[in-house]
Amino acid sequence: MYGNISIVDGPTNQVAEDPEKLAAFEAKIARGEKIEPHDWMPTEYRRQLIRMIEQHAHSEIIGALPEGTWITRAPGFKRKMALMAKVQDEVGHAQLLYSAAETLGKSREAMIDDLLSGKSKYSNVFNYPAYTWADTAIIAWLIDASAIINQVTNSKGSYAPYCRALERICMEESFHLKYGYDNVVTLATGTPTQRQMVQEALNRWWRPIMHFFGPPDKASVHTEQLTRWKVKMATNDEMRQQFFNQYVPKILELGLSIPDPELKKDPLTGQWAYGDPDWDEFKRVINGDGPCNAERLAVRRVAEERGRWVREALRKADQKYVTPLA
Ligand code: FAQ
Repeated sequence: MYGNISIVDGPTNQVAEDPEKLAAFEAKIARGEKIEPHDWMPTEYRRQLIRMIEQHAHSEIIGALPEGTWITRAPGFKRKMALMAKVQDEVGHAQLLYSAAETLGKSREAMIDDLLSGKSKYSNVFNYPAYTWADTAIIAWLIDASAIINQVTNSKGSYAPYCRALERICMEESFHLKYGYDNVVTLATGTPTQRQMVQEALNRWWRPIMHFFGPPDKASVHTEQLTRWKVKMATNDEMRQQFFNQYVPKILELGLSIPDPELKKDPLTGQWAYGDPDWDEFKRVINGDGPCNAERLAVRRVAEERGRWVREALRKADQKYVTPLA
């Protein structure tokens, strides 16, 4: 129970909805209208949105960590400033997203508790280490590119507060993408050692990036329901394919190779075909057994503990200065 809103935990819709209200809701979505927090919505729509937006918010704060560890080691003052600004933006995105999820009735404290207990997921990609500066370049270019594909698509979706947050986030992400591309180009057109460094980083991140878009459509649990309710505006495979079509040519143009022997372009359709990116690894990582899962959550637990006194002070200041309405 969050406030006076009951949220059903579990993978499937167990709630019998009023058929008239449900039909009116679905007709509204079919007409392309937006749903606002005060509008009637099915319990399962609310539950799914909380799950997805909350996971997205967690991904932004955990996602600040792999690049964040490079702030003190960035090559040069300008790159350090740019990286600091990017990492700060990612944390700001989490704030926007937690606020959007709160409109559905789950408190921020409950969301953070679910992240720290491991109940709530976050993006697979942030459970891998950034070994070198080139890893941060690949993250900022290709993971931000993947995030933009997902977020621009879903910003046309049905739940207004999430769409508004996504629109704003995408504007900032497009700067991140340019910053990342600039770093990759510098390395790819640099010394042989720099070229090797960026190629090795691409090799390390390629599979996690394939996983980023979610399991193949045939194995996706939520896509059917979420596309029907226009929460997801494209399927996982459609977004992954869009990434291939847009970014494979750009990567090859830089003289980098892609670690997939089955990668080839269909001359008739123009679509890139790719090999199986090891979905067992994906399952292990999203269920807690990736190279950095334990470390990422441990860092967040420390941050939560160290920030406790600030939250407590703010809460007390709030109580002291809020004048009663009488
Ligand atoms: N990682 O039925 P589906 C960023 C789970 S933001 C972990 O296909 P769905 C910015 C899924 O939750 C990155 N888990 O799921 C940045 C479900 O498990 P559950 C985050 C994943 O929801 C850049 C199960 O697998 N973006 O990068 C993943 O229909 C650089 C079955 O999957 C978002 O969160 C995954 N990749 O589709 C920051 C966008 N994929 O919950 C710093 C919003 C699937 O039943 C630096 N989310 N799972 O236990 C979405 O668009 C969707 O949730 C998908 C997955 C497309 C991720």
